Amino acid sequence: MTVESTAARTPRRTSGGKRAASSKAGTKTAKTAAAKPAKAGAAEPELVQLLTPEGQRVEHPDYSIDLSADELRGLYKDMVLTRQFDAEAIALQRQGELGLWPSLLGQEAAQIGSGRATREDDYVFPTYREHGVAWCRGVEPKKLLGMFRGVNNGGWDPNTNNFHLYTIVIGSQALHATGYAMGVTKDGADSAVVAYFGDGASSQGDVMEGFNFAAVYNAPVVFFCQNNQWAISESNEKQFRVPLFQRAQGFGFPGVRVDGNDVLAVLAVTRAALDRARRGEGPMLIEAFTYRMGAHTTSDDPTKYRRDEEREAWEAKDPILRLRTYLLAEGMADEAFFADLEKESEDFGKQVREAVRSMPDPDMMAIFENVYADGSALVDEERAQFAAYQASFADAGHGEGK
Ligand SMILES: Cc1ncc(C[n+]2csc(CCOP(=O)(O)OP(=O)(O)O)c2C)c(N)n1
Ligand SMILES: [Mg+2]
Repeated sequence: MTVESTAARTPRRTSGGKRAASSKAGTKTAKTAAAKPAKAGAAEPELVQLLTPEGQRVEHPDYSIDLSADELRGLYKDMVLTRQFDAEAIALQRQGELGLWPSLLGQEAAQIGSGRATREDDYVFPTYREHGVAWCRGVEPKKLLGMFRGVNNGGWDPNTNNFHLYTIVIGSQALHATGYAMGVTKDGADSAVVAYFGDGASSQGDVMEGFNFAAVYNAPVVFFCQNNQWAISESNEKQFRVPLFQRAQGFGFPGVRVDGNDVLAVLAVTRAALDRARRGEGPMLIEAFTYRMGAHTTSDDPTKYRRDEEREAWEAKDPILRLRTYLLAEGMADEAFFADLEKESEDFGKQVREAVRSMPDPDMMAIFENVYADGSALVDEERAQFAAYQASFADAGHGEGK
């Protein structure tokens, strides 16, 4: 596969070239994309990039961004703390404290860039890997961990941070997001919706149905695909023949590929897509070209299906390193800033570990409480069966207090 990406070679332009203005990011981008369908084995299309893997700031004709030093340091900090959180979660799973963990390692820029582009009143529909987006939305990290520890029946109240529950059923959230976005239009609101999904999910019917409904109803939804090159052990090559972002053209809305390891480019492109949706110009597909540096989940061993060289090639495009290089080169951050952040990161890691270890076990009967608003005979029966099953341990002398 052509992982020797495009990121290092072609910093300047997306497929839309000069013709797709960021404020009207759209139709023209898609038209150009459709005019040159990629053949299997052909060179990868160009992507939007504003910060090269070497940490050099470059301009793009269609997407621009102007951030203060403070904002840039903020993005850096978000990515560092998110990576720390992820590393702690993997370690906690290895220690038996979590049942499972899907790592976001390598995808920090895709998630922080897009998450920071959202407005408070926007609504986000994640997969199960969007820990960085959850961070940007203000979801308490321990709630994510509680879900993977199996102690909070799914996590959090989606309406507190406009961040829907993690969705394990691949691609289904594309439909939820589209339906929600159609509702936003009916309400006459000017907020937008983001549906996150992966390269693998792009093969699900739900995602394509979501695309079509969104197009026909001109719904204010941004489809944000993190193409991390793998769907568990299936590479891009085994999944599709046409670059993902080009698929949007078939549904009648624009698509763009962005360097998913470039937080500035992701922020700029997602902002443009959200603005466009808010203006009533309909959906857009963003393909964030990135890489899953770790295993699919802690249950997976990627050495069984991919080569070390591939991972090493992507290490050179690390999203955090390139921003660090840029901040240092521009004098926007000094060693004291990085040392302070390291300390903050360590403290945060400690808090995460303590929070997980001190989580109380849930009441075993609570699982039956939130199934139906008005109850159900079947659930009542199951509750009774389970209560009897638990009581049987006490009868056998293995119950609590024995
Ligand atoms: C409907 C459905 N089919 C299959 C699965 C099993 N499954 C879990 S993750 C996954 C791969 C998803 O890959 P991708 O969409 O690229 O997301 P990534 O894990 O790479 O972030 C599959 C097939 C599932 N959870 N749901
Ligand atoms: Mg994937």
